[in-house]
Amino acid sequence: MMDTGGKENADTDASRCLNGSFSQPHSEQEVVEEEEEAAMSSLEDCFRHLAQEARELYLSPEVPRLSHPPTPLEFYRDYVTPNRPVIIENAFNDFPALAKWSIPYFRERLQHKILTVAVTPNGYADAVCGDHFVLPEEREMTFSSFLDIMEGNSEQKGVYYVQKQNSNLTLDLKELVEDIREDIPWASEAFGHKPDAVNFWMGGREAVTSMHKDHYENLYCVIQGAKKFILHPPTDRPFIPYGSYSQAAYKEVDGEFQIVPDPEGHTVPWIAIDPLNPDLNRYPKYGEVDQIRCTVHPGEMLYLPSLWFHHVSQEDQTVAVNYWYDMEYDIKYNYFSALEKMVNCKSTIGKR
Ligand SMILES: O=C(O)CCC(=O)C(=O)O
Repeated sequence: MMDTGGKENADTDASRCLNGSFSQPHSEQEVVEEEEEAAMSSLEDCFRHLAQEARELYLSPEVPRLSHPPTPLEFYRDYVTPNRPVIIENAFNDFPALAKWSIPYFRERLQHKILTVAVTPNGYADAVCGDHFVLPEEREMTFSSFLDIMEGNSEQKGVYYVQKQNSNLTLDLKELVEDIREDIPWASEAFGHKPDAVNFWMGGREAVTSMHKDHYENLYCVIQGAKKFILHPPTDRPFIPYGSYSQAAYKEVDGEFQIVPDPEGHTVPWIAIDPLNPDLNRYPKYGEVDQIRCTVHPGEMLYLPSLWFHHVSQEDQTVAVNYWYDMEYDIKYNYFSALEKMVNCKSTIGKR
């Protein structure tokens, strides 16, 4: 390179002076702000690198499929340890539920059974509405009344969804346990323990579960209909906008749904974005990461690893059973919680 003796720099500096683009010496405050901005921007680059590298190293744009259940070793080695989802076909062919469960069967066996049903005006239970995080109205009704609503034989306002996640299948619907299994043997062997909960889900196409994550390893089995999942790996956390919302619950009064604030004034951190229709003007960072979408059909099981963000909707009337196995609080959890803290810290600094 030709030695210009610093002339280039001198010229450039001189022209800047002539153009008046040299500002007054920076105040201490300005220097701090510039340094903070530079640090924030390199942190953002690190977050981008994290999300991109996960996709390059071990994730794929589509959820892979297995035509048969894995052995416990394969499952643990190829999916649980790398925290990678998979759809498994023929994983529960032995469940009598696949052949038996239908509206007439439920009517015959469970017509007087009392069910807890989540009722909302728009199908969104446990979701953000305006400034609130709104829980559904929980209504008790007979299975038969719920089936009437599912079949459109009963004039009711709102969307009805059986989605109580307290192991409702083994606790409240014991009559149905003989139609499934209380665990998935190869998964229980891989995890070293039985599931914490076995949940029963039943609802129509308007019922939606808003984006969230759980500390469970989730084995999600579709019996009827189809479930549509929008997924993000935990490494996308910096791109998923959270807000703080005051808790409330829906209540139908004289045929109209009201949002009733929680009397104790709890606030809930929840994901602000609807991934079906993301508001990228408000949350532009969400547009930087690709969604991973999949549809799970009858007889198929989705392994949804712990800490993955998921939004769930359904085609037609859908019946499903899922198994929640508590996750290991290992280094994956440890790294994820450090990432959450970094993201929160960045947003606190960003608000200053
Ligand atoms: O099926 C659904 O609507 C939601 C399932 C879900 O969010 C879960 O199993 O964690």
